[in-house]
Amino acid sequence: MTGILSVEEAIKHQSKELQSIAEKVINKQRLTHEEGVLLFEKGELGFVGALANHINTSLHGNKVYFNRNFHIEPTNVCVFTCNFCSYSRQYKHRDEGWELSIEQMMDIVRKYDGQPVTEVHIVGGVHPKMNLEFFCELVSKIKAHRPDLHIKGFTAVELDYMFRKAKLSVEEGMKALNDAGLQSMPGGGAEIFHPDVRNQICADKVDGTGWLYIHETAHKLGMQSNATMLYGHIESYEHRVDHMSRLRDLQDKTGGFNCFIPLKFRNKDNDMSNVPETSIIEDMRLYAIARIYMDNFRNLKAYWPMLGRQSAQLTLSFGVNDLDGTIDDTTKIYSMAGSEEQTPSMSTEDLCDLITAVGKLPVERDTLYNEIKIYDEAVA
Ligand code: V47
Ligand code: SF4
Repeated sequence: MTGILSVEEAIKHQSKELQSIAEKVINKQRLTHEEGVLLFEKGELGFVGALANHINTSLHGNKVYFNRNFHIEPTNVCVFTCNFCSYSRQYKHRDEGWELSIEQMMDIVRKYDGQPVTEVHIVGGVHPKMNLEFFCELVSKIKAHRPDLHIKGFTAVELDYMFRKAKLSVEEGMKALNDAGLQSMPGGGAEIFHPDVRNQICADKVDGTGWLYIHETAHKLGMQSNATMLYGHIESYEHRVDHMSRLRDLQDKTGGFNCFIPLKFRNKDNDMSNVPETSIIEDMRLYAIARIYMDNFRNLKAYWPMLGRQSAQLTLSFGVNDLDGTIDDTTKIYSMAGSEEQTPSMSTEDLCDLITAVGKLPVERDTLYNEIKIYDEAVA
């Protein structure tokens, strides 16, 4: 097992203000914005880790979830110019990137025929010629080919562009995709909502209010979605807490978020390469504080292709209960931005070993967190 302190031990030598936060956590009371910022400013790793672990264990025992999915990245050509992005290519340089046809994407889907994957995750750049009609056709072809596969696709950034181009309202556009077979949405494109940061790192794409509105609309149509936060660049602790508060408020309203996924900024080959990456200690503190602050999000996910598998494994002692997937992860977003995981792919056995090595119980889930299989013995 890990050497995580009990909450009682961790509280002992803390200041009065941190002790009062700990008492609130134990009594399941919500933290204020100021208390969230205080945790970032003053909460040592052992302290926030113990609180996060306490919450996580009371919600999930020692279970850690993963799913079996694969990614389709239709293109890396993008009309936007996010400074942190190492992955996109402008339309005028599209010969350096890729643009998949519907048939090429169906070939990827067919590659998994007969394999026990439960989800396809579709996310890419915002290509000016790949429109709503194109993606409705893709989604309906995937559904027709494999009705049991859950289709999770398109960030609010891609959707915002698609709907505006089609001259449809968010409601109309979401409904069209939902009718075609889209079942839920990933959490990308959230970055940092606060305009002071957003205008410096990704000024030209949908703003924070627009991102939240698209997710709210999807939730109202009965779809669920994820939420992310890109951290560890130029944002302050206040910006992080502001971001998490806006998500917490929307979750109070709709209950439609499945999980929260903090994404660590990686600095290779992008316009923010001068910004240093955060330390592992800061990463773990962030996961722990997210678990404490986001009291209405049941699931906190560490996306291992981005964090690297060892750091992802460490997060399991700091509030994280989900490692995403997968048997064959085909995403390029992080390998291009400098993640240790150049060709991210982990077998179910590897993933289970990683989870059991820290005394936790691997559980395969579907996209909506229904349990599929508990791996309480050697992996079959
Ligand atoms: O929005 C881009 C991030 C996101 C970098 O919902 C970067 O299950 C770090 O959201 N350093 C897209 N991050 C990916 C995403 C995602 C991934 C896995 C699972 C889910 C889910 C969602 O990737 C972007 C942006 O925040 N990103 N560049 C970078 N240099
Ligand atoms: Fe385009 Fe997404 Fe990269 Fe921004 S992060 S430039 S929207 S691919």
